[in-house]
Amino acid sequence: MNRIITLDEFIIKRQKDFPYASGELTGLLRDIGVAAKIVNREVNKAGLLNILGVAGSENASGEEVQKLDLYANEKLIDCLKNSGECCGVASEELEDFVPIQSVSGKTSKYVVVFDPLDGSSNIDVNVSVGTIFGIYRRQSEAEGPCQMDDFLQKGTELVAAGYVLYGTSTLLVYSTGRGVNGFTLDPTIGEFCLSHTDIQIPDRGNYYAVNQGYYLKFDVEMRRYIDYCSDMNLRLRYIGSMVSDIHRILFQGGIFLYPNTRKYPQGKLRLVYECNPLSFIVEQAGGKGITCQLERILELPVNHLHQRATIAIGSPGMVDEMKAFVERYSAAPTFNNGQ
Ligand code: AHM
Ligand code: MG
Repeated sequence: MNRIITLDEFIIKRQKDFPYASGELTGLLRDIGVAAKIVNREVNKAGLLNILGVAGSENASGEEVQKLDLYANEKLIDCLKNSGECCGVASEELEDFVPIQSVSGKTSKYVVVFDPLDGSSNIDVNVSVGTIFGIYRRQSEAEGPCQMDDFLQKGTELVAAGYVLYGTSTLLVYSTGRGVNGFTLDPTIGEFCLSHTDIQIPDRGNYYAVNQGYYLKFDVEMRRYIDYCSDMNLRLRYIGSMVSDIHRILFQGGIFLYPNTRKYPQGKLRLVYECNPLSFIVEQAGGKGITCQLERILELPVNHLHQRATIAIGSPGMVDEMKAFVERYSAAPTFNNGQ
């Protein structure tokens, strides 16, 4: 039997790769792992506890909030507050960031951003949802409380990022900038165990993920690319939970698209909580993440916490192909009278 390597063991081992590491990041990742187990427990028994459904409020982006989102949000904040390894958090569910007071006078140098439960429209129907997180080194003085600028850093500044997928099994995938590894929760021992080492995204795949229902609202170059995917007999898979769609693509190859629409001229997905952490993971696995206007996601300036971005992300060969389509069709002259 292969020896089991738990998440904690793996993280501690990896800390030794960084000779000057203080253990803070190690501790932070472990705390996120603990929060993930707590959220996982509630996601699994949500039906029993009657905590499914809409909580009756709207989040900072004006969307309906599900009860389980609030629960996941609270648990993550609680775990990070107790850990003492982080000086502030920003969540997709909250308007503003939350500074965290130092525990026993210890000054911590990291801030954490997260989407506590991505794909929340799936909760009521037992379809996969996930938690997405990113960790930045604070820019403000270590002595005082964290500042807004600590959270408005480009994705290139991420120290670590990851996601937890609450699916048929529960998986935690993360990277500290040295490859991507995945851990599956073994419910019998309550531990995340190393299950996917050095994940590499295929150069191409058979899947494309896009909300085809918005087809007519996409720009012409994006419609041409989607037509091409269909002509090539690629399989359309769209779960409606970005983290789940990206997970499939990470392992099997493909492309995920969320272009601008009339309703969301800047795109719908959040740069800080969704696009940057997932682009970090995908790039670390050898993939690419760009906007539908062809800028690298990780290099986008971040102006506010709930900024949105368009996104095309996944297998490098397919993102390059999408880019070529956009370049070709946006350069094409337009004629009157339908010529
Ligand atoms: P959420 O974080 O509020 O759940 O919203 C983000 C989700 C993504 O996970 C998903 O890809 C997208 O919104 C689905 O949007 P749409 O229903 O417009 O296709
Ligand atoms: Mg989300």
